[in-house]
Amino acid sequence: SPYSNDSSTPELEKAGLLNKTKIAEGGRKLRKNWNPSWVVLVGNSLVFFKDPKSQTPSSWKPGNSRPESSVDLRGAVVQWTNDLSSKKNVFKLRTVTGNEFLLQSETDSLIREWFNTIHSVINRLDRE
Ligand code: I3P
Repeated sequence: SPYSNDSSTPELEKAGLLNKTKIAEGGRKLRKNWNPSWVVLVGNSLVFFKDPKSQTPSSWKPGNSRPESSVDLRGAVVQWTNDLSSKKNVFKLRTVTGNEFLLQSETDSLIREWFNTIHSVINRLDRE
């Protein structure tokens, strides 16, 4: 099961649909392109899937899907922002490699949960 926590299967911590845009790659600014993305937090990684319809929590298994991209959360920084978008409920995620993403949801409680969960994973990795 994707929820098992043995050594061979990373623990699935959270999965859901968020609006996402990448705004920088290796420190270089990119043009925004907001899209809904199926986001999966598993182990030390945030994994993005392009097609939300083909990905559900019950169908997702580590290794058998095709992620659009994946982010290593070790050393990453999350920060709420009002300045980088006209949308509400936006936070920025920056990786050690200088990739930057904005993540957004219209649902306040949902985006807060995502922020808090990612933040706690980053803090846990910082202490390792
Ligand atoms: C962008 C698009 C984005 C918007 C961005 C615009 O225009 O409207 O949704 O970001 O604003 O430039 P285009 O589609 O022509 O690229 P937000 O929705 O996050 O505000 P920005 O340039 O102020 O970032």
